[in-house]
Amino acid sequence: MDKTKKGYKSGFVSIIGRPNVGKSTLLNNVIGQKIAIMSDKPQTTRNKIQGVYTDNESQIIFIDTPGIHKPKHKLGDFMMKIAYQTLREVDIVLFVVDAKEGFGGGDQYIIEQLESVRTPVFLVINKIDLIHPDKLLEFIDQYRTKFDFAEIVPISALQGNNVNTLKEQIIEYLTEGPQYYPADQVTDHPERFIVSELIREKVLHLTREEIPHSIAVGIEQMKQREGGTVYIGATIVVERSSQKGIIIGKQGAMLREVGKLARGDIEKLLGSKIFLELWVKVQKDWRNKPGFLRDFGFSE
Ligand code: GDP
Ligand code: MG
Ligand code: K
Repeated sequence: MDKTKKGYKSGFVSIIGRPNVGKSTLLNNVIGQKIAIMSDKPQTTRNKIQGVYTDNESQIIFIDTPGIHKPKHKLGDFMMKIAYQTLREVDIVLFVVDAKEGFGGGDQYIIEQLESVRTPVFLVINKIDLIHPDKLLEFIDQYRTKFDFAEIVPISALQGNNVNTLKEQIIEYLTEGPQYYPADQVTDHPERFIVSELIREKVLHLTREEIPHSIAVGIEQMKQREGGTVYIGATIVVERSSQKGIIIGKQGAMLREVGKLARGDIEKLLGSKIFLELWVKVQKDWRNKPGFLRDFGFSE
């Protein structure tokens, strides 16, 4: 790692926006690897996840903040705190919006929070693949009146359209700085956390509407066995026994499917064969128990 290269630029970028606008998809596209989990359910990303983009001239450290929204419970409070703290500490804020949705109350709330932040804010209009170009101009006009954005960049995070331009514009705004992370490191999250997020993603994906995002996944054990296989034991925590029933499924069919899909992704992540054992546990009202949040890595 060359920490002193002359002219090397680096900095921190926070990605914010309403749930489901495509923040994780954007991050994954820029980094070119699946680090932040993606789902069509809101608020799947609860922790601060860093993705690191590195080339010969620059390094961008992305922070995928939890969706900003009005907090409803303790976990919500925690998410908000992280979000605002992050906004002040970064060099650029990417405010991602959904081109299909238009300006909404949630955006107004976010913009109000941004007023007190000095950091340059880029308006990133995502999902342009879903709209007609004429609509895009209308959209830009609508947002331009609400806030003094440093840049306005339309993209499709899913298809990769204009993502490179966005990257170049970010680099323009960065100042000289060290290469904080080695070139081959894309995230500073412990593998355990990513593993738990991959399992959570499969549960949310397979159970669709029945299971709200009020589940957590704790990794009880993760260790390499003789022969190279990694043993992982994980507990899926739900709030009601009816949810436990859904996740286990008929004769365990659902849980087996979750395990099968998660195993595929985890093996890709770790580059080795894994043996995955899953349990489901009911823990009432876990989101309001500070001790529990700490156990699962949600605390500061
Ligand atoms: P987040 O909650 O803001 O992190 O949003 P996600 O990255 O999880 O994306 C939410 C949903 O929008 C997923 O189903 C994505 O596949 C989809 N999505 C994200 N970006 C795009 C895009 O550019 N075009 C389209 N059509 N869908 C997208
Ligand atoms: Mg996300
Ligand atoms: K999501």
